[in-house]
Amino acid sequence: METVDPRLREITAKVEAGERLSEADGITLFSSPDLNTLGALANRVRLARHGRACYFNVNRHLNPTNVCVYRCRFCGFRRDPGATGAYRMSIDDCLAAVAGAEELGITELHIVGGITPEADLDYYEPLLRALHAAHPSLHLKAFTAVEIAFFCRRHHLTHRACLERLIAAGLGSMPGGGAEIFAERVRASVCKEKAGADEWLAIHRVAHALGLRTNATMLYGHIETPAERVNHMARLRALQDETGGFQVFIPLAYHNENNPLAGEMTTAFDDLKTLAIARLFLDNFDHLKSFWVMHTPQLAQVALHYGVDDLDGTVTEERVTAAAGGRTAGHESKQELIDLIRAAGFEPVQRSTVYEELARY
Ligand code: V47
Ligand code: SF4
Repeated sequence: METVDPRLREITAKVEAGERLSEADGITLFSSPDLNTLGALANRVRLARHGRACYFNVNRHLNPTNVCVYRCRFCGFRRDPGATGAYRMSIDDCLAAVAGAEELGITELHIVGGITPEADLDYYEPLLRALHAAHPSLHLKAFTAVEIAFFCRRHHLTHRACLERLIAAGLGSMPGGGAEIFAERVRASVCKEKAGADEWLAIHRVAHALGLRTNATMLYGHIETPAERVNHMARLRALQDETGGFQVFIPLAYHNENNPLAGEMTTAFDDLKTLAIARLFLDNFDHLKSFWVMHTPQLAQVALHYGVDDLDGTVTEERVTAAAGGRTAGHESKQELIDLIRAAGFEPVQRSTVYEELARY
C-alpha cells in the first residue's frame, strides 16, 4: 500500500537539493495528511543543523501589568483598568519578584505586559535600569514590537530613538510576541487595535540594525487559513534574508479559555505538522522552538522529532498562557527539562538568551 503522499516526493527532492520551498509548497504540506513523511523530512533538516542538541535556558517571566487598553479576542490575560484582578507592579514589586534569581541559576528575564498609558517609557525605563543595576548578569529580553509601537506613539519617538533609549536602560534583546498572524483579514477580526504587520516587521528590522537579536512568533489555530500561516512565515523569511537578526521561530498554539474568541483548541496533529512545516519553510532560521508551556511538555518531547531544537526554558510564572487555560503554565525545573530532553533521545544544551552554549548535560 502506498503510504507516502506522492505530492511530498517533489517537495522532499527540493529540500534535499537545498532548494527553497515556495508558498504553494507550504500550502501543499498543510493539505497533506502524511505527517510521518513530513516529520521525517523536518527531522533530517534538524539533525543536519543541530545534531542531537536540544537547547533550553533557565529563565523567568515577569509580566509587570495585565492592564491593557487593547482587546485582542484571543487574550485571556488582559484586564480593563480598574477591573477585578487588574494589577500593575511597582518597581519594588518587580525587584522582589526577581530577588535571588542568580542563586536559582536564572540567566534571563522575559518581560512583557499589557498596553496601558500607566506602563509607558516613564514606567519601563526606570524599571529596566533598576533591574539591570540589581542584577547586572541577567539578560533582559523585553517588549514585543506591539509595546514598542505603543511607546513610540505615546512619546512621539521614532522606532530607532525608542529602542536606543531602551538599550541604554538595559534592554538586551526582544521576544517575538505580538506577531499573531500578519494577514490584515485576520488582524482586523482578532486584534484590530494593535500594531499591524508592517509596523511589527519594521520594528524588528530597526532592532536588528541596532544589533539586537529578536525572536518571531505565530499564534495559530484560531481563524486563520493554512495559506495565511504560510504567508506569515514567508514575510518573516523575507525579513530574515535582509537582516539575519531573528534567532528563532516560535509557533504558539491558541488556547481557548477566558477569551471572547472561544475557538477550538489545536490538535497535536496540527501542532506537529505546523512545527515540521516551519522547519522546512524557514530555511534561514537557525532555531525552532516548541514553547512547552503551550504545547505541553509531553508534546514538546515528540516535537523534538519533528524539527524542533529548542524548548524555551524553565519559564517561572508565565501568565499569558495560564490565563487562557494553559494547564502546564507553571514552572519546569532545570532537572525536569534535562530529563525530558534525554528521555526523548536528545542531548540537553543549556544556552544563553542569544544561543551561546553554557553547559551540555
Ligand atoms: O503575543 C495570547 C500569545 C504571546 C493567547 O520570544 C496566546 O522567546 C495562545 O510571545 N493562546 C506572548 N497564545 C507569548 C510570546 C512568547 C512566549 C514564549 C517565548 C517567546 C520568545 C515569546 O502569546 C502573545 C500572543 O501572541 N497569546 N493569548 C492564547 N489564548
Ligand atoms: Fe493586550 Fe497583549 Fe492581550 Fe492583546 S494580547 S489584549 S495587546 S495583553
